[in-house]
Amino acid sequence: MYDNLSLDLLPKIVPSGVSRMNVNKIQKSLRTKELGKKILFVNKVDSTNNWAKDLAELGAPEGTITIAEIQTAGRGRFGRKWISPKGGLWFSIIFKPKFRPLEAVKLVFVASLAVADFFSKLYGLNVKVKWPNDILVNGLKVCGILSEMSTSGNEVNYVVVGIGINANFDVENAFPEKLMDVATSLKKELGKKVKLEELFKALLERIDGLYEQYTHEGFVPIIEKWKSYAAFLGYTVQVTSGNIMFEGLALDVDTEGALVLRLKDGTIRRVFAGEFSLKYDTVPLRARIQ
Ligand code: BT5
Repeated sequence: MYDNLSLDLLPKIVPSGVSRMNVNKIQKSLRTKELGKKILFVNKVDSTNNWAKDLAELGAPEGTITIAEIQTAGRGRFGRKWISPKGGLWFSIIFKPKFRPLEAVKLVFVASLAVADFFSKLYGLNVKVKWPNDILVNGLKVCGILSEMSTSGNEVNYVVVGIGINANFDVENAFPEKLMDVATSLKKELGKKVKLEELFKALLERIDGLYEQYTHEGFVPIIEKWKSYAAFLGYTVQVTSGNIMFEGLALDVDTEGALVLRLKDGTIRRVFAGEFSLKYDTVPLRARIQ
């Protein structure tokens, strides 16, 4: 079905508008194995994840990317709103991995490691990751990742990994008051704008390389590198999962991608999905346990 459609003409998901990002140029110079075989850019879309999921349903191949200048209904996890003004980098990647669902959910770590590495090594920023999907610069959220999967039994049909980076906008103009203390942009932290096309291309190459590594060497090298950016390990954290709230020492993120907590009563609890907040006033575990 996909082969018979011109993607650029799909009316529901591709609004009209002149492309302002030169994706053809990016595509030509891209050094990737899987990602970016097809890059679709529009000025405005509801959500690049919605768009990518529609395309994946139509049979779009692995490595297809959707990217937009503005998202009118950008989404976070659990249906939360993701503010996506002009100047940000909002894109989604279609993966069709040969993994089982339990392996495929860990692609979120591949993406966040790529972003963290890039911000740290190329921009020299103080980068931390927050389990499971946030990238923080100087303690403030600069990037969020939303991974959505379609399965049939124990088979993965596709995974769409959406990456949102607050790049070149002024947070004062874009964010409501309540986000000012928790979120930031690259522009603010670097004191200048970044080159969006370069950032996009380099990230695709980095994610592609790590995806290949994950496929061939497994998850251990990925999670070990990811943990080198994890500031919360050794701290008391609160995890809210559904209606349940746990508080405990964050001991590890294990090879399943689960957060391993030691609760107050000494029991060990593994948490697979949820939301946690750090208690910044606590003392690192390393300082407490001798
Ligand atoms: C996330 O959710 O952090 C995942 C965000 C993924 C966004 C990308 S953009 C491309 C693709 N297309 C989509 O529609 N989504 C993906 P979560 O952990 O649930 O965080 C959401 C919360 O972060 C919100 O409830 C706000 O408090 C806050 N927030 C909203 N917009 C933000 C922004 N631009 N920067 C930082 N924090 C934000």
